Amino acid sequence: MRQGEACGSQTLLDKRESSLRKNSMEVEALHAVSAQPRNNWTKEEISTIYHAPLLELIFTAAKVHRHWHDPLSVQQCTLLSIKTGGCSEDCAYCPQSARYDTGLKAEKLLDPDAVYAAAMCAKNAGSTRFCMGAAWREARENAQFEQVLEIVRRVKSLDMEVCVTLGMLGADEARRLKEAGVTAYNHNLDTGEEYYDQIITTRTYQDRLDTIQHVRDAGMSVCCGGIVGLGESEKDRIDLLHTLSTMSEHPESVPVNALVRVDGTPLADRPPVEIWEMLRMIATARIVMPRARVRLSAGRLQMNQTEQALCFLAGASSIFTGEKLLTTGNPGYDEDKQMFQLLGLRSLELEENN
Ligand code: SAM
Ligand code: DTB
Ligand code: SF4
Repeated sequence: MRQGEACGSQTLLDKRESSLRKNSMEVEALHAVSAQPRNNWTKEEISTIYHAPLLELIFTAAKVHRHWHDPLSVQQCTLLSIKTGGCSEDCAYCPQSARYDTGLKAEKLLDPDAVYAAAMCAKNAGSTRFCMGAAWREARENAQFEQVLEIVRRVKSLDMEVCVTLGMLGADEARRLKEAGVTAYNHNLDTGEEYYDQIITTRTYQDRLDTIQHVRDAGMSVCCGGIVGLGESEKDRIDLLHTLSTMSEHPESVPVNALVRVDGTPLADRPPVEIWEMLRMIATARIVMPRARVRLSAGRLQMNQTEQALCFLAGASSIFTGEKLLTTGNPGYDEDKQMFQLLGLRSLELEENN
């Protein structure tokens, strides 16, 4: 009998070591800590990471997170819907589609002064990024687009990061947005390619990828992520993460939204998203796209602070702050300020980002 086995400690150590060795996800993720970001992930590798024992997954994501980022710094971004409702598209989750009776009143494009005032409030409350959404299928070069460019210039003058999400974009529109001062363009893939047509039929996955390419070519940063809770399988989530993490350059920003179920939309009766699903998605995104800012986006009203703390541990480094997302609710500034104090988090200052 070897020394140590007598009291069982050697056996325990052996067992632990071999279980760690068996856990190929740990090996993959350690690679992510020491090497440059990879864009040759296979679906099998991402699946192994996604399905790892949850606490191992979170622990590894936390290690990756602190290797690449300051884990206490979380960016506050504020959203504003600058053109609400009446949208021609059929995105099954969206309260702004004209096809569903959600009780939302369509409104016209906001004027630059009103948007500037809202952005200033957000800045005073600690936001460093102001994200403006329009319920459009696409941005076209017309008078409304000129108004959006003016809005962008005004918000930019506040020294905030300016993000817009206006639907599909051609190369010319992308260039003009960049010239006006847009930092980042948000255009989500929403889900995996195979499941996509269960959710949206009025534009294709390829349309979305084309827009993302135009954004990249124009020199804007890419904000692209998805939604958990649409009825997709774990395979569909892995497909989405695979598409994002094998882009020639990873998106700089990856929003992970939990479906906000809105009465009148086809997905109103979906079961609520479990925190464990959000954690797996955030942690896997963090590991496979280590440099990206992973954003804990829609759905925080349904989460308590302990659950959100786990999301930050798993690698989320941004939230939307302010009482509204685009059309639905969100925790208020004061509540988030109190959460940051409780967890010892700091609001990102823009200098840290440069
Ligand atoms: N119309 C533009 C577009 O679709 O690209 C911009 C606005 S759209 C509301 C921006 C993103 O918000 C969508 O791609 C989707 O990922 C997210 N979103 C919309 N409704 C949501 C909901 N009910 N729950 C979670 N995320 C939602
Ligand atoms: C993103 O991925 N989530 C935000 C932002 N990008 C534009 C939008 C969430 C919208 C949630 C539903 C609503 O408030 O209308
Ligand atoms: Fe329109 Fe965008 Fe909503 Fe789709 S997600 S219905 S494109 S506003």
